[in-house]
Amino acid sequence: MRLLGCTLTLGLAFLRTAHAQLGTQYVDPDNGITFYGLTDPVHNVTYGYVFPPLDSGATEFIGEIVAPIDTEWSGVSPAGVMIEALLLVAWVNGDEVVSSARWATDYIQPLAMVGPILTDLPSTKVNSTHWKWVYRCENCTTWSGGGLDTTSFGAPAWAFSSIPVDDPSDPESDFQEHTDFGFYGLDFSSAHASASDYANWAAGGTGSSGTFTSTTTTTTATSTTSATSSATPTVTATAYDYIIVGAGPGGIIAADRLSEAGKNVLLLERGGPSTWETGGRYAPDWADGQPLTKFDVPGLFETLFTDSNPFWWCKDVNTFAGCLVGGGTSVNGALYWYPADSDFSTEQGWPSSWVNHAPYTAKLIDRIPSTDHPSTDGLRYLEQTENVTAMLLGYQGYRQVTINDDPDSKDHIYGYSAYSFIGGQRGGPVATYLQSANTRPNFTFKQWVYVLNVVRDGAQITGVATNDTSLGPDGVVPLTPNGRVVLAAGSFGSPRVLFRSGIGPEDMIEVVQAAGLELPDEEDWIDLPVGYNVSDNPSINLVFTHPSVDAYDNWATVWSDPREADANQYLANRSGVLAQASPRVNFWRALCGSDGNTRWMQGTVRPGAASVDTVYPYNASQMFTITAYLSTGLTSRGRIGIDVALTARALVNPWFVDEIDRETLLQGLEEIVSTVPLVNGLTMITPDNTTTMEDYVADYSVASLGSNHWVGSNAIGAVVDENTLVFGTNNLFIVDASIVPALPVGNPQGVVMSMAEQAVSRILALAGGP
Ligand code: 6FA
Ligand code: ABL
Repeated sequence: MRLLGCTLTLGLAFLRTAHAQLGTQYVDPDNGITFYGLTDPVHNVTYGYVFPPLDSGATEFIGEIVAPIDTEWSGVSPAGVMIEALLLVAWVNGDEVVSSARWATDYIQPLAMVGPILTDLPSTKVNSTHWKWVYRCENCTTWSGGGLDTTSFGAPAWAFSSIPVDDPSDPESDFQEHTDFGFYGLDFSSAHASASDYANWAAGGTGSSGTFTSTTTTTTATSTTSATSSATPTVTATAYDYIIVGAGPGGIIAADRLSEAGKNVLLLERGGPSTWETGGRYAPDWADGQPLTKFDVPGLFETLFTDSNPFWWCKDVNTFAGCLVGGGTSVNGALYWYPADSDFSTEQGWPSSWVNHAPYTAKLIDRIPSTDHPSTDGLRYLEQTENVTAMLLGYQGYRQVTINDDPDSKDHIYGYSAYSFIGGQRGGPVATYLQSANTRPNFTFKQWVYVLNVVRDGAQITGVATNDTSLGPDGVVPLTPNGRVVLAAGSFGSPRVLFRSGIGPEDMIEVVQAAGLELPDEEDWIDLPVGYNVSDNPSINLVFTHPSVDAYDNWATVWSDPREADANQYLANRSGVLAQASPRVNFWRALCGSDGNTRWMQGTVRPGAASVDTVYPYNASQMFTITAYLSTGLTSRGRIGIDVALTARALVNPWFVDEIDRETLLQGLEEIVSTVPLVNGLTMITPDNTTTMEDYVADYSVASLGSNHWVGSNAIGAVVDENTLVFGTNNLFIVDASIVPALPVGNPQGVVMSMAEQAVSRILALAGGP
């Protein structure tokens, strides 16, 4: 059992509550109980409470946890603390919910708690998609040394785990530390029912007499909630010209350009703050006192993959995807390539009207110029891998170039890695486009709002349905009469919103239907190949050592114990090693496949390694990695979709579906290593000389083959037209990586952002809009 080490992160989570969700009143349709709580947008677990009248003096409450079926266990702390406070946990055993009250004296395994009396209420159940625990908790608001104040505002906590408990049949089973947890604001003083309703529900009854003893306060300036005898609060909603779903690069650029054109724009992001400028505060101790977070400091990039509480990854997408302000651009390696002409060619699947990307790429470069020397002193640091790579590739006829000076030259070239960092910090769309949008009164940005589906009347979209009931009745935000919705929820997120809106292949809409979620009538379903035609670069890591290389402690100490001089230099003026993410060199090569098609290969070189597999001893302080990606020209395609828990995932993996892709990348790998013997001191340690390259590639773990570069799930020409309008709709657009029809030659964010500039100018030019 691991220690439940959340001392550090607890402080962080409390800071996040400043921007976090507020619990609201809702009625569970299953039992008619009016609860006060929220649905956590990441895991889709609902947590609710309702208390007896304030003046009753009772020490009990009714609560519920409603969780997607793949939630292994979930729990709550109504008081919002883990130590010496009531904790409740539940999970499923067969078709039953198992639960218990727990008590912890430290951040360790909580044990059974004496005192509370738990009674399951009749609506407790397990079905194919969810489990639901509805309980009465008596003797539950006071405990040794403390209690729950139900007269004021509080910050209850939830905990979630994707790891099963040790013995599901035993209510007192041990379990491992939660894989995620969070807090939200709840006005406990409002969360009280009338004596008669409470007594009815506590006895297992349903429905409501319609009288409430308490008033519900407003949660935002734009909503008003009635405090009368009605169980349904009245919320007035504001309508917008454009509602944009998702604040990744596509959504942010669309929001900036549409608001610049004077449109009334609402940008909705399911996640929370990232960089300091957006309200993020998750930072290493060594950066205390400076406006920096993990997302700001380029040198912390590798720690995104090793952190014990990576709250930034979307938990309902089964590959890396950023669910926070900036989306992927707040957590990516920031490698940034100006698009090559081939990236927007008709051969790649673009309509001919899109081929001239230059004006849009120029607009992008004007806002986000690339740099291949992000340290503010203009110097390059930790460049040993560049020297070694130059020797290795020099023998193969490569030449050195400044890569973004000539985006169309991508054969036998290498150069210093170029980035979207600005001033030695994460730049990208969050530091640029989002900031200019923020200055406009006609732009509204809301974090922590999860868009479930678009609301439509046949082909006409009338608004979006969200989890935030303060934005409109039932959480629906309406459009103005000619208004439009722009989906920018990413390659997995946008397809899921479409499926939930009755748009896509029938089998995916049926998954939504089976989950019991609301959908348009079947005759209004729109059949489109959403999720098909998806691609992602297959990539293979080679690991080497060279005596000149400084592996930089494999980036393992940069968060907690960085090299002091480097941290000080970075803090002084954003210069030095930490002003750059891990990559140091990139290279490209055109390869010829056995089918006669050209396929490009990209290489990314960085100090350190994610994993090593060798039978020989090696010097870890000298190791570095070359990742070889197969890019433009690859022919494999996969399919993405959703499973019964509505998790977005690959249904057919997109890598090496066509055997010629595998052969061609293997050819490229063989070539890369062909000159290793010529470079003095260079040793390949993975694969080592006990494994052939062919076997290495053949046995490479499928889970490691991907590159986080998913494109094509809503490909232009198949799902959207050349104005990025979803076929079969009047006013639904998509502006994110999902419409890019094929993989660009380099890491994709440059192409995604140039595409967004072009898409939004087409949307603005298209008649019929607001
Ligand atoms: N691309 C590069 O060019 N260079 C890199 O170095 C690079 N590195 C990485 C990387 O290291 C990682 C770990 C990942 C995941 C990606 C990398 N990429 C890199 C790829 C690049 O970041 C992506 O191609 C790019 O961000 C895609 O942009 P999109 O606009 O298509 O989509 P995002 O996923 O970025 O943003 C979607 C946003 O929508 C998120 O903020 C998400 O929280 C939000 N969202 C999703 N569903 C929503 C919903 N239902 N309601 C509200 N918001 C939602
Ligand atoms: C990208 O474009 C890829 O999507 C990332 O996977 C890659 O980062 C960055 N750029 C930088 O090249 C790698 C990390 O360097 C590895 O440590 C990590 O294991 C890997 O991402 C996970 O996919």
